[in-house]
Amino acid sequence: MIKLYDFPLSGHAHKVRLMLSLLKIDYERIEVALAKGEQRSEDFLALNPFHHVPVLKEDGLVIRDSNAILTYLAKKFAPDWYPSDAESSARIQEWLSVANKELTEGPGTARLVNVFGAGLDHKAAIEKSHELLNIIEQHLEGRDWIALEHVTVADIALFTYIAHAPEGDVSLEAYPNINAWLARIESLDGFVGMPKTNVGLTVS
Ligand SMILES: N[C@@H](CCC(=O)N[C@@H](CS)C(=O)NCC(=O)O)C(=O)O
Repeated sequence: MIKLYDFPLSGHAHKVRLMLSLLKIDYERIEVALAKGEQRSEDFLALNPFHHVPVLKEDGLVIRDSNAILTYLAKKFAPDWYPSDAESSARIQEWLSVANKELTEGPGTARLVNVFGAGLDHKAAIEKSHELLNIIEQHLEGRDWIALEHVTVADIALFTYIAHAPEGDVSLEAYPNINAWLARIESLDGFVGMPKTNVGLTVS
């Protein structure tokens, strides 16, 4: 059975829980106590030397990084979520890269400051968030899904940190296309959300 090394309030980990749930795949959840520094234990570093959740383990196979895990799950269990033709693959990869950089540096960082007290530049993160959200808002004009004409891993990779952007004081009010897209994902069969957070949690 698949094991997922997880943390309930990690958006990166939530993306994987969401994908597993949408694909109706059973798995065992192993919570890594980030606040206690468990991600730096010898056992966990053997799974992921970058000391991050999520990590997926299936028999002897270990995969770290949320986007890599989404890719693995789609390729193995649901190829339509990441079609293999050249153009579709490139379209999806474009947005996985955005999920990794701009989304993390913008809404991900703004939330990290508010929810976990990270000593990062909140104002800059909010500015970057709105730059990104404006681009996505325009991109979604006349489109239902982010990369292709149907839902793909790109939608899941972007979902969590956009849906939870208000926790970092990044308002979504000015983005009707984004709100409609979020609602489209939330209405998928098997959707599970991430718990909303109170400010002031501490992660080492
Ligand atoms: N690129 C990684 C980033 C994962 C990541 O940043 N995880 C955070 C939680 S959201 C973490 O485990 N932080 C613990 C630490 O930095 O020690 C991914 O997409 O999985």
